[in-house]
Amino acid sequence: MAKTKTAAEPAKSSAAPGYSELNLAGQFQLTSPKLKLKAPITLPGDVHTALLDAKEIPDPYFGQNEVDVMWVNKTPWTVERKFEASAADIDGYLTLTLDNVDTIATVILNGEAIAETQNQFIRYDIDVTGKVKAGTNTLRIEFAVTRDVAKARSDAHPFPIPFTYNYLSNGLEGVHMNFVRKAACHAGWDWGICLMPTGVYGRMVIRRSRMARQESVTVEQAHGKKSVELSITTRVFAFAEGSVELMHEVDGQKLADKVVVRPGENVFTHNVTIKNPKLWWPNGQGEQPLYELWTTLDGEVSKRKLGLRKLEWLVEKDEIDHSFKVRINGRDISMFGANWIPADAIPSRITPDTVRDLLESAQAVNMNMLRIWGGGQYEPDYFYEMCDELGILIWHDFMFACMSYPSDRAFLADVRTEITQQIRRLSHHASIALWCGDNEVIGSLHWYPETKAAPERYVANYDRLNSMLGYIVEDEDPTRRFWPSSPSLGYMDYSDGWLMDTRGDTHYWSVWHSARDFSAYREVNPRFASEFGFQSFTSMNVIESFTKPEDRNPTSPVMEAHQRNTGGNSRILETMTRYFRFPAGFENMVFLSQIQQGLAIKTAIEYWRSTKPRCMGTLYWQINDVYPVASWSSLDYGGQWKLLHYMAKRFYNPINVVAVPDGDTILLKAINDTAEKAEIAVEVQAVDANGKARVIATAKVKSNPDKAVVATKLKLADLGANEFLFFSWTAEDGKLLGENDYFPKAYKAYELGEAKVKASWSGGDKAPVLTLTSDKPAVFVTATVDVPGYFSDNAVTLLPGREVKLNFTPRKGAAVTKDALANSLKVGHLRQTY
Ligand code: BMA
Repeated sequence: MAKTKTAAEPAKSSAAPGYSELNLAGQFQLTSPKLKLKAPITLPGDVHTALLDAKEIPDPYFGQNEVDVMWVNKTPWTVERKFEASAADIDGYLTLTLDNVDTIATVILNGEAIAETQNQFIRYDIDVTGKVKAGTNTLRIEFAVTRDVAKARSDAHPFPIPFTYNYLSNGLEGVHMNFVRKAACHAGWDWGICLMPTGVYGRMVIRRSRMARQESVTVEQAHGKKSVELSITTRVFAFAEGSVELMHEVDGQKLADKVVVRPGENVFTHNVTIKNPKLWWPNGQGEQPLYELWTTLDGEVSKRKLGLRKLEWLVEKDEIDHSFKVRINGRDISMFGANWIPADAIPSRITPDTVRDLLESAQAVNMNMLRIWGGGQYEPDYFYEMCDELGILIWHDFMFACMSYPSDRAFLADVRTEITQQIRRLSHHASIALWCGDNEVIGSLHWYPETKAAPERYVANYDRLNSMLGYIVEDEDPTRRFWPSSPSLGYMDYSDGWLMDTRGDTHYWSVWHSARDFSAYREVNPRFASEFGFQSFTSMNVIESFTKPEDRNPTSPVMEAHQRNTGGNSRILETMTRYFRFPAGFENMVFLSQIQQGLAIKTAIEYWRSTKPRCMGTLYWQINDVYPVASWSSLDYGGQWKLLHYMAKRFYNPINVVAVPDGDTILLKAINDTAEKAEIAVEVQAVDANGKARVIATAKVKSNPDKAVVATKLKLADLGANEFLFFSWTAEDGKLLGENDYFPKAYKAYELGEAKVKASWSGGDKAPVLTLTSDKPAVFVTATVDVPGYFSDNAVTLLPGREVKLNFTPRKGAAVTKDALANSLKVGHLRQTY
């Protein structure tokens, strides 16, 4: 049926040929039936942004303003605009497409209610043929108060389904978010503000079609030795019977086809073979070549970019129990990454620039995977396009988290539409590696009094939803694995295997949530650690953005309001007393909290990588923040790198050497996560924290990507009381591959010298270089500047006579001058904190 020829003229229908769109985005009027308030609102956008712009509310992120603006989400809102349409605009079949309506709303066109929306994650395609007139039209959207609708549904439900405890911190009342399809974290979380935003995100267009419109284009890849077979499935919604021109173009090949459509959904599949394909690899393993696939249906054009890669997620019996790993193009690859939450609590601030900045910061620290967490949202198309481009694989949860959900038919039907649409929208992306049913919902079956009192009921309830999700993946995207939940031990295993580490994925929270010692990370040996984290305060310049000077105290009401994990600030401070001399002053305390956070996650990831190939993935909680807050993030709200993010670049170093204590011995293990074998030379020094260094070991190691190896062993007793290990490793050509250190005792036990660290700039504005030297050993030496950007390294250990050069890379296209850098440069280190 497929034939290669230039696009022929499509069969005539009464409607004007081709396809066109009338974009309805722009300025609307915001009103409320409950208030005398009128304000302009830009859509796509959200109500909080409009009220902020109209100075009707204070900045919700400042101080304790969250409480003062809570009325906004307890108010019904209406948005309305007039728009002009020409005769040509309406000459055909018309579809009003709204990508994301948040959330419960009535859509009214020229006074007629044309749709009821109730799912933020569903694209609504509303047939408005004959309802748009040439001339002036009025589009009006009336939003209900989502929390009230949720409550009513919960009250009406035949049995109680509790909502997550994460809603009850900071004196909030909580929202029955499990009864509405809206980002669960919109009602707050243990790192998130409760705004419950209202708005419309994504496209708002009237699509004019001659006879049919594109619904989706999905692509399955079948990899042969020297070719890839693409199976392109196009779903077309037709308003009438007839034939339309459907054409795909990829890799210089055109498949033009005249297809016959019948009213409703039509499905067409075309196959094309790409010979000698340029394969797509995750970050750090190769390039990310992308092939453009253009699809034209009667003049309606859509484009997708395809990365050709053979993706397998292996869950196989092995000598330990069952593996849990990713294989790309036949290569087993360790996943280095973190968990992603929505880029901002105010939806209008989630933009391509904001998202690219965060994703580039992930790529810059050797990450090759992010997990889109189940309490957030399915992200906009550009997010996945950027991940394809940057080589960032995606573990994609479906949007369910930490609580049970209804499983009545109406709910399941709505969710079926949601999941089906999302898979059809996203499955062509090379970056998407796995579909996961939810975040911690299996775990939550063991948390609530209600669920513990009637486990059979809640397990059955869970299974109805979860198994439906699995079937939809099987039907819609059979080449990708469906994983029931995170964490999970495997299919239909609803047991509470929280600390099981022989199969499946693991969430390890005992160090933060149960205040265990950092060494506890070495007591578990996960196959794939998909969550674990440690908090810190956000950086000083971010704290200054939401506090007055008098608020800058860890137990001030404002600092406690910007801590959403009950007892979190105390946990940070208490932990300091276990490892460090207590810091002098607020700024040093903030700095030390980030050193501590980095050390915790370093301890976990270095050890789990050293167990390779047992552990084949580590995704720490969390990479970003939704607003300025104390949290587990490695990037401040706004994207600035915290110390953890700098340390991530090191512990995710493809060729790494780490110290693993083993009784009275310290093992130095080499881990190679490149594609090639490597021969490295390791040099180990014992360094007196206040004085001299001495080389105590050297080793040559053949390091293969398949498993970690012991490079050398050291006796603890060989180290002096005030000595720590500093080790570095080079490639065969002598190139420095990395350096690391290890303190066998808590830092507070060492007499650190009062090092004088010197800093000098060189290189032009285009490539500024900061050189650091020190007269004594100095640890966690950190340079900060007030220019958006990052250094090639930071939180480094300086030894006398061993200078360190840091390149500075601007972020967000910031203009950099050496003077601006020099004027705002601050250099701190551990000894300075007390
Ligand atoms: C896990 C995550 C999140 C939470 C984090 C920190 O539960 O799934 O729900 O924010 O721990 O508590």
